Amino acid sequence: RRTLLAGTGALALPGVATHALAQNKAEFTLKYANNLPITHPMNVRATEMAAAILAESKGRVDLKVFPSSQLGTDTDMLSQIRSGAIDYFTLSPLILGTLVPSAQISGVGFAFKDYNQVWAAMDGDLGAHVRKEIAARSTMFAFDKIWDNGYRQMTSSARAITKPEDLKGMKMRVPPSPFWVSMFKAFEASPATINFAEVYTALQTKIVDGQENPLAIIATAKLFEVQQFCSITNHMWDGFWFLANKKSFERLPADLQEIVTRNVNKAGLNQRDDVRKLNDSLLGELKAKGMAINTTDAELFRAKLRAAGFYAEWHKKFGDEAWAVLEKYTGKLV
Ligand code: X2X
Repeated sequence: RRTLLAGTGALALPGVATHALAQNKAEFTLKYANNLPITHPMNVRATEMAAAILAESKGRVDLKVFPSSQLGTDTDMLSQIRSGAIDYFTLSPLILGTLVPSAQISGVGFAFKDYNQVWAAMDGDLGAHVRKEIAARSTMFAFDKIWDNGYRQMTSSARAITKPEDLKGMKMRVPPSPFWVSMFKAFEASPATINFAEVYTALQTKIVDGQENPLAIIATAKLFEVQQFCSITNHMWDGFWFLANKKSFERLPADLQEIVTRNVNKAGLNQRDDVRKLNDSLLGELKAKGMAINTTDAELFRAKLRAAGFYAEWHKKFGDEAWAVLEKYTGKLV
């Protein structure tokens, strides 16, 4: 009787597609949670991926997507996936740094000159190094193909950021990550760690003046409604490791593990294309929404980080070996 009621309830949910295959209770109902709006390519591709996994597994694996921090902030979701309360989660390598410090190495400021360098490193030895660390130091592992967030840009309600001095004393929201705090301290801003779930409100109520994110997020999360200035700084490339709880994954038989793995990596590659196109196409749209957009000279910002000892400090923290792997793809950074 209980099963019957649960089944009826699920079908009656407004707005939820009722796949013919999902009508019979799946053998494995799995939760994938993330912090981005449903309209962002991450969730568009994840939704498509969930349908493919359901079909290919002949209804045995029903992956439910929970966008927009519905299950909690990144900090909450990270503890949920560690305990197995959720099965999958996409997280910036830098926020993962609260648990696996070495994961933050892909976020080094102005490291990757272009996407060729990004994917060579992340699909190559740098990504392999980080995935090994994640698997060794946590109850999670990361799938091979990291998903894209993009090159990050700075926005503000206070003033246009054209040079590092404009950041001086500015209250900047950064994601919860030691690396991000360190970088914005090096810029002499006043960084405050706030989970993405609270960013819109924090900007609206002026708890902070500014934040930094790729254009695709500034657009889909409607940050342009609460930020006037957008400065193209490209100060950092950022991605999302697609994380799995190990025990949950190990419960799947090998054929289902293969279906999930292949589809996660495939969706990740498609999502990379989407995000890149979106980030490349949004300047006009954000201007039309009223944002004042300016370009910057990256060398000024990079010089500021160098002078503040930022590269030296993080080189020391990550160690010579890992730093050499990074520089194998980026060239000498200092
Ligand atoms: O929190 C952010 O700014 C975001 C959405 O870019 C990340 O997940 C790192």
